Amino acid sequence: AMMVLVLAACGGGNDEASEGSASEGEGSGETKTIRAGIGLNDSHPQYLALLEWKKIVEEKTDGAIKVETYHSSQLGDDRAMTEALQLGSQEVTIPSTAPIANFVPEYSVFDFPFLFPNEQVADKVLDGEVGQKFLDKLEDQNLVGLAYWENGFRDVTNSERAIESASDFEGLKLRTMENDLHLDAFKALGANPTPMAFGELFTAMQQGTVDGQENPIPTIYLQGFYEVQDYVSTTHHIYSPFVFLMSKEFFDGLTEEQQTIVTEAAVEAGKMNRELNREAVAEYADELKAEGMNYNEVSPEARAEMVKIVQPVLDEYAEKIGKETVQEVYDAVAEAEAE
Ligand code: KDG
Repeated sequence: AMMVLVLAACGGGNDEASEGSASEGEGSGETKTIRAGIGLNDSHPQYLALLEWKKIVEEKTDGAIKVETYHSSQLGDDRAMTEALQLGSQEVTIPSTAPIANFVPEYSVFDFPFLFPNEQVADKVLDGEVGQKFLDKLEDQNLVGLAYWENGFRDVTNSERAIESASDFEGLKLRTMENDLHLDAFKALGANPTPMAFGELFTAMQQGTVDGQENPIPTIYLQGFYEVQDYVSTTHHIYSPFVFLMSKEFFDGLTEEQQTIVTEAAVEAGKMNRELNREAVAEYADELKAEGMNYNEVSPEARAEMVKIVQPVLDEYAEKIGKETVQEVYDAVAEAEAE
């Protein structure tokens, strides 16, 4: 009777699950709890897909794994949550690749401006051999990468002017993610960039600490950035992947069957994330206009000009990361494009 009481207390009263796994004689019948946190809010496709992942995992493990979800940086920003995974004090987070480069520098290659021409090519590269190779690099950092999800093509918003050509970046105080390549690329474009945690961004724009920021359209709309920003320009300068990360310590403690379940569920829910995101872009662009934002499409010529300006920065990072690694990614992009 004592045992039952203890289990009920630990498992949040999930008696059915405790009995179920106990009778299978696996994992001593204890319920494992996953705390999964993200920076975006609960209306974003990333969070809706995280709820889908939770549903699949809890169903398929018959409640032996329980998932608690947290949004809006409730557990910290991308970097802090990734560190918590390394320490084993949090189990799941889904950061952009940019902050991951602070742990595995090679990840910066996915944030090379204008690397991916469209989402389909990104899917092929990330879900293919090269993408897997990068996920494997996380193990040394006590992290397991289960799948790539999508943040999406990043566009610039600000309170000063429309970005129609590269020279419009001049002097703009732009918030960037915590990533040196982002910082250096925007410096090259003439902006005045400041790295900042996502959770502090809205207030920083509201108070004028920064003039602007860059994020995909779904984030700009769903986080209400139109309330504090006047211009949105479709620079599409970086395709930002998300990586579904799990604490290695926690992953290693799962049964093989559970490892398969959490991994397959991450791929499955990731499809939902990508679909919802892509459907949302056109609709939310219209919503931003309806909210009174000045919306401009950036021309291919202006983008080509930006490519030229950031190229020396990319060359420098290719040296740092390893030219072969970078070439491998470019080759995979070319191959996916040719298919
Ligand atoms: O949930 C993801 C966010 O924490 C973050 O990655 C969003 O793109 C982002 C940013 O600009 O910080």
